[in-house]
Amino acid sequence: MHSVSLSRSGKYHDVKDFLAVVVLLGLLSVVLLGRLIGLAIKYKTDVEQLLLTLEDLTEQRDALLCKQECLDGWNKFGCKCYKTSDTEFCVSHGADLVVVDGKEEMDFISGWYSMYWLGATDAAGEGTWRWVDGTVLSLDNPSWSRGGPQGGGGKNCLRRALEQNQYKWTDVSCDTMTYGLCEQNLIK
Ligand SMILES: [Ca+2]
Repeated sequence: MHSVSLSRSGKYHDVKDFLAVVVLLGLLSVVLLGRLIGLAIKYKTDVEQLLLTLEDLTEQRDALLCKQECLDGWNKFGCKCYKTSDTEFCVSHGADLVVVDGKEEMDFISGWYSMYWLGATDAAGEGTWRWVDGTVLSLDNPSWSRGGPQGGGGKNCLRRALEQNQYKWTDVSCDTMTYGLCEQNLIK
């Protein structure tokens, strides 16, 4: 009988120790979780601060780059330089055919009185017009001459055209001999 009593007492102490360990581990987990949450909040704040600094530095860099003068023979508008020339010349000067992405730019380039190329094509997929920067040129754009591209696999380049004394855009063969309007972004 004595040994049975001892055995029961031992089990009782085992259960108490086990519960104590469980409670201790639970408390430890809460403390660690709190610490982890604290670190996560601090890390997030640090990263957000770094991103804000980076954004500020990028803005300052862009403002400086934008102040640069254009090369001789190029015309400046905003942070870009423009010149009519052949496409190879454009590319060799870090430029490309113009992407017309706003009314102000549209008004500015209206000053050039010629039938130059613009930087859009549907060569990759008939009827899907994209500017050289990959953005879509809508078929509903009011600048299209005669209400839109005339279509055809032989007309995959965009050129200016006169319509009722107004310069508009039309699709023509890319083999037509003409200059393009080059655009060089000073910020890139
Ligand atoms: Ca076409």
